[in-house]
Amino acid sequence: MTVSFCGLQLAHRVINGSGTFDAIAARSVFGPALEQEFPFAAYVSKTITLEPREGNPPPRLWEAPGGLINSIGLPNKGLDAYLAEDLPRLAALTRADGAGGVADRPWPPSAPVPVITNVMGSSAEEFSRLVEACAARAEIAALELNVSCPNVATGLDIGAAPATLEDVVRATRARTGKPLIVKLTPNTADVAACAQAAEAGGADAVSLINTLRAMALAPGLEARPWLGGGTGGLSGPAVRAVALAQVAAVAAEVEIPVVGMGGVQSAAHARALIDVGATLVAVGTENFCDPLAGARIARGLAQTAPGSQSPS
Ligand code: FUM
Repeated sequence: MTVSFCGLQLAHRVINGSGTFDAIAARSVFGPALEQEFPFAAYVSKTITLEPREGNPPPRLWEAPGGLINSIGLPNKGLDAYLAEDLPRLAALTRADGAGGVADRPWPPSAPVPVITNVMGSSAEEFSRLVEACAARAEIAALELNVSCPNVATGLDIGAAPATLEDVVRATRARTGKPLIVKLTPNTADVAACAQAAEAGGADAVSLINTLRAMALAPGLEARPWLGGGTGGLSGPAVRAVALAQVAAVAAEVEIPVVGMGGVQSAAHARALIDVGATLVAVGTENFCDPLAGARIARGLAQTAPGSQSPS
């Protein structure tokens, strides 16, 4: 049974969270086996910006109880190099053609899977330039707007301000007919208002939650932040209950589909997000523990009935 999402026919409901699964590196580690059972029904790229970025100074990671704090800072080679170098490799890897999925393929899934390119700008103008360039590429099936990165100076300026968010989404909407997914921040008092703003601006879907802003102190007596960026974003099991509440709140207030994520480690966790209204579920931090988590969770999900989630 396939899943319809923003006009794409996907083999199942499980995708990856942006920046948590490097498909090009995974292909070189796992070889062709990766393509025989690609773990995700669509592949979400890491965040791409207009210009190359080095990312935040190290240290960039801190293991917290039940989770991970990252202060990565969106390192990437920039739009032009992504389109010239990485996108062709991703498209070949997953054989995505932008036509939208694998409707005629039997489960379990195999390539091709659609590529969703995640982009981040610091203004409507920057987002629009990114979206327009991606709109011209047939290998890209959909776009995800990262308006929720807590690790860069302007990361939350757009995503946590509903009126600004609506304007930015409206501006990018005008530049593409491809599906637009808006990735929302949990670092706001009213996530449903942000989701409604994205919908009003013309988003085809919203995804949530991105990481929760968090901090760790360096071991020792000095009260000095451990992370080079000062603060970071918390993900993993520690945020699962927050994600469930926010996905439920958003799904109740918007008509567009919701991609739920946050601490998903098992099919039961994925089922819980679907039960509160998510159409798709993204696996993030768990990919670092188990690179085949997406396939495991998709397989388990196919065997679980609605309402059969375990306590978080
Ligand atoms: O690279 C990063 O710091 C990613 C952050 C995010 O969007 O959550």
